[in-house]
Amino acid sequence: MRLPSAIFRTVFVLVAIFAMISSCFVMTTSGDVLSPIGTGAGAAGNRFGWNITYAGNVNNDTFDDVLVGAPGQNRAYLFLGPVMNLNPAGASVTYTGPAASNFGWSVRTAFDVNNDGFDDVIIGAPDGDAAYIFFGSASPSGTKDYTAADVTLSGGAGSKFGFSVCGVGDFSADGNNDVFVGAPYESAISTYTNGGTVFMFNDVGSRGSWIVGDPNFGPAVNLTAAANNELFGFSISYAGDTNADSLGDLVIGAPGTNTNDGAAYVEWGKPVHPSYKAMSNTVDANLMDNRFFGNGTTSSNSKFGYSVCNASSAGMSRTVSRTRRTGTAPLIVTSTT
Ligand SMILES: [Ca+2]
Ligand SMILES: [Ca+2]
Ligand SMILES: [Ca+2]
Ligand SMILES: [Ca+2]
Repeated sequence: MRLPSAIFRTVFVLVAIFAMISSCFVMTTSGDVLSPIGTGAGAAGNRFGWNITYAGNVNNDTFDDVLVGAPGQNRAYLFLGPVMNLNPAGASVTYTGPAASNFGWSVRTAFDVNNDGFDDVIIGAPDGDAAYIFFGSASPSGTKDYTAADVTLSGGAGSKFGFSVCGVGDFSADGNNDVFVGAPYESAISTYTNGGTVFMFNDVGSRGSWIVGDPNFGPAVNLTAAANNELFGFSISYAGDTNADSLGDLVIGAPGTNTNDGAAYVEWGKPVHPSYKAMSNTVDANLMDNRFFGNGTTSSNSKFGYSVCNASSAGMSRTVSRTRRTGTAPLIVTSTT
C-alpha cells in the first residue's frame, strides 16, 4: 500500500491561460515571496498550460516532476525535475493523443499503479471519451503516442469520459493504487441526463485496456449523480486522507447541482467487494461520505465544485502538509462566481 509523497520539491502555484498565446509560468517560494524561475510558451491555439499538475516522480530520482496539458494540439508534456523552464521544446516526454480528442484536457499523476517504483501519469481526452495511463521509467524520453499507452480506459460516447482524471493512492485497500475518471455528461449509468458519473478503476496497472461496462473486469465502483444536470465529475481530485484511516479519499465537484448552485462530495477509500463489476455497482451522490453545497439556493449560480483539490496538493504550505499526514486533510473547492 502506498500513499503519495507529502511535499512537492518543486512548487508551482500559478498558471496563466491565454487562448491566443499559450504560456505557462512557474513560480517558486522563498518564505512568503513568490519568485519566477522560468516561463514557457507554446504556439498560439495549443492551449499549453490549460492544465498543469504535479506528476509524481516518474523517473524515481530525487526530484518530483511536472505534467502540462496542451489540449489544443492533443498533447501533454512531461518535465522532469528540477524544473527551471517549461518550454515545450525542452520537455522530456511528449505524449500525443488522437486528433480532435482534447487529449491533455486533464492531466494528473496516477501515482505508481503497477508497483514498479516509478510514478505513472494519466491523461484525459474527453472528446474521445478516453483516458490513457503511461508508466514511468528510469529514463523517460521522446514521444509517446496514445496507441502505445500502457493502459487505455474508455467510456460511453458523448459522456466526456476523461474530462477529469486522478490517482488517489490505494482507495480500495487491496495494496494496489487506483485511478478515477470523471464523465460529467454521462447519462446512461447515472440514469440522469447530463447527471455525470465518476468511475473507479481498481488494480488498473495490470489491465492493458478497460472499457466501461465490460462485465469481465472488476472490481470497480461507479459514483453517480442523483439528479439531472449535476455535471457530477466535472472536477475530481485526490483528497488526501480526510478520515485518518490511511486510505486515499476522493473529492468530486458537481457545479451543476441544484441548478448551478453546485456541490462537492467526498468518498472515503474503502474495501471494494470482489464481486463488484463495473456496471453493477453504483453509489449515488446522496450516499457520499461527505457532501458540501454552494450557497444552498438554486438561484446562486455559484457553480460550487467547479474545481476541487486537496490543499496540500496545491503546495499551499508545509503546515497544510503536516495536517494531511495526521489524517485531517483540508480541501479547497472553488466557485466561478
Ligand atoms: Ca523525477
Ligand atoms: Ca509505475
Ligand atoms: Ca486499490
Ligand atoms: Ca481515508
